[in-house]
Amino acid sequence: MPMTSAAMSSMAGSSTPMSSMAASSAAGSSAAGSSMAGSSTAAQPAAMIHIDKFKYAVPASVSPGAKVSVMNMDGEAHTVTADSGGGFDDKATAGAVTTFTAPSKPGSYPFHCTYHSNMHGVLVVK
Ligand SMILES: [Cu+2]
Repeated sequence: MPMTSAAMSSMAGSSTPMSSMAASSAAGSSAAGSSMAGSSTAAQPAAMIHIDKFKYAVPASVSPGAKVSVMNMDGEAHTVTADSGGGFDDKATAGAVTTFTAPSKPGSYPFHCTYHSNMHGVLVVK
């Protein structure tokens, strides 16, 4: 009989912390994941590259992994293509807004337009 009551009390005792631990760790991991993704995009709402008259207007910097919008004001298609290593290649449709994801590693990423060899810019990630 003492065994049973001990087992019952330990079960009752353990079930509460276990369930609360499971709930808090699940909430903690999902909150960490979504808050990181959310803060990087929310902190940089104006992460937008304007293309106007065959020139890039680039924000001073963008957050790692941020969604960068590309607004092409020209009547001609351009691209925002990393020279090397940046891993982005945005096809900037004429008169439209497109988006790409900034590199997750901080640094300076020179880019160019594949259609117009005189178009160059630098995306700073930090
Ligand atoms: Cu171009």
